[in-house]
Amino acid sequence: MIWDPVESMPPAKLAELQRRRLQECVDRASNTPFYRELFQQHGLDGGSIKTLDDIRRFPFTTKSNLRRRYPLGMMAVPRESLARIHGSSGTTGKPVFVGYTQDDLEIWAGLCARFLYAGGLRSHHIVHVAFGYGLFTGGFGLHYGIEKIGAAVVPAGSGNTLRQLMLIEDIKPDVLVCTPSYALTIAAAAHKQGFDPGRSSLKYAHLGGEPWTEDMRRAIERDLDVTAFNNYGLSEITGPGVSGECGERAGMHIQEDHFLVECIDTDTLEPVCDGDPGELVFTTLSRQAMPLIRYRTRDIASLNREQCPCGRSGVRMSRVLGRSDDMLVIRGVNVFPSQIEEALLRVDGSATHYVIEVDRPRTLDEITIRVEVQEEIFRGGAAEAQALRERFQQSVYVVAAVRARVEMAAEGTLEQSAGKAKRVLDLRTKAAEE
Ligand code: DLL
Repeated sequence: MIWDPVESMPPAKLAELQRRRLQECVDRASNTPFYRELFQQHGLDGGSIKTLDDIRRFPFTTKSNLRRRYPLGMMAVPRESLARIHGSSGTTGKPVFVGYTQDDLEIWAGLCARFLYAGGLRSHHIVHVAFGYGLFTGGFGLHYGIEKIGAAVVPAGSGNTLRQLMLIEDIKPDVLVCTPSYALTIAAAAHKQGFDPGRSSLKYAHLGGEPWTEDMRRAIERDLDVTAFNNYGLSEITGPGVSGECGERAGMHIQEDHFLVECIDTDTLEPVCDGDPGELVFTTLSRQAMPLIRYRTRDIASLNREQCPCGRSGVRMSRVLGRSDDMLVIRGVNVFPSQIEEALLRVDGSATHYVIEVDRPRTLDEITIRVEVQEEIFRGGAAEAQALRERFQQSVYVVAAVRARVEMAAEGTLEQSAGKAKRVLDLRTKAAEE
């Protein structure tokens, strides 16, 4: 069943709609000094778009382009036209802000409604939202999509798992919305409390915001007795609602009437063949407040253009297989190794070598940082070493907004490679590959 007939638009009609919207989007983007200058340099404007392939004549936009225009330099509309501002975590501790007009918000709610409906949500359902409500796009984005369908929302927010369980047991929602790792945490807590999955009111879970695996899907489905659906998005492009699974659960349909997708080889920057992994690049076709042209997501996935039995025509993307840069998503927070480095170096006594280890021993990501410290630290006694360790942990929390365990090692004892330093050991990806 399809929420919006546009979702099954024949490919030729869809391409024509995209081409027209792309022209308009380029013109709208020219309202920002950033794009105006860029387009002038390359002699481009909306008229340069004759066919969809002409998008490849345009330069890419990167996160650092956005960061340099902090706070609202990428807005293509006057301040008075903004209806909401969200943000994503960034490397400098300052977020990248994303603006929406009232029309943008309306479209966004519709996009979330589409994938929620594809995954079973109906107007008579009650939905428990355990995403954070705040600058993060997860809570509010899904919230308005649910309301658009006419279902009831329990805006539980994130954290306090036992309270979440109480709400689930007492209100008996039909649908759970959160990150996959938090669904596992709720499932594990439920199990511990003797919760009987057979008596769960939950039927569906809509999970996204971070990478997860089929193993995780199976565990969540088993422990909560739900059918779990994957959905994908990123704040810069709009938030959740960029793509989501249908009942087939064989890839996430990209909402192509609003987002033009390319999948590129990160070395040659040329398109990869369908089915091959590459970096996803999105152009926002309808956004007014913050149009983005060829935004490099750094997310690696593959595209599948085969017709889906569900009838939707939107190309399907695979799960996110990894990131082309070194950004780590830890418990939903974006963390760059460069932030960790900065945090460690802020503390007197640190040497320059460190290794970041990320693992998911149970349901939540854990981060351990091994850092080399100057020899004399160890001569100062246990209390001094402990105080230094705490200073490192605090600094990491201030700069990167994650709680990490810091272990200190004597200078020269951490393994070093002759070529590029291998700073990050992500044991989660290893487990996912096995
Ligand atoms: O996480 C938006 C969102 C919220 C999507 C809730 C779905 C549900 P950001 O905080 O900007 O926005 O983080 C975006 O998270 O570039 C991916 O690396 C990762 N990500 C998001 N969804 C998925 C997913 C939101 N389903 C970054 N699978 C993206 C894998 C995902 N990774």
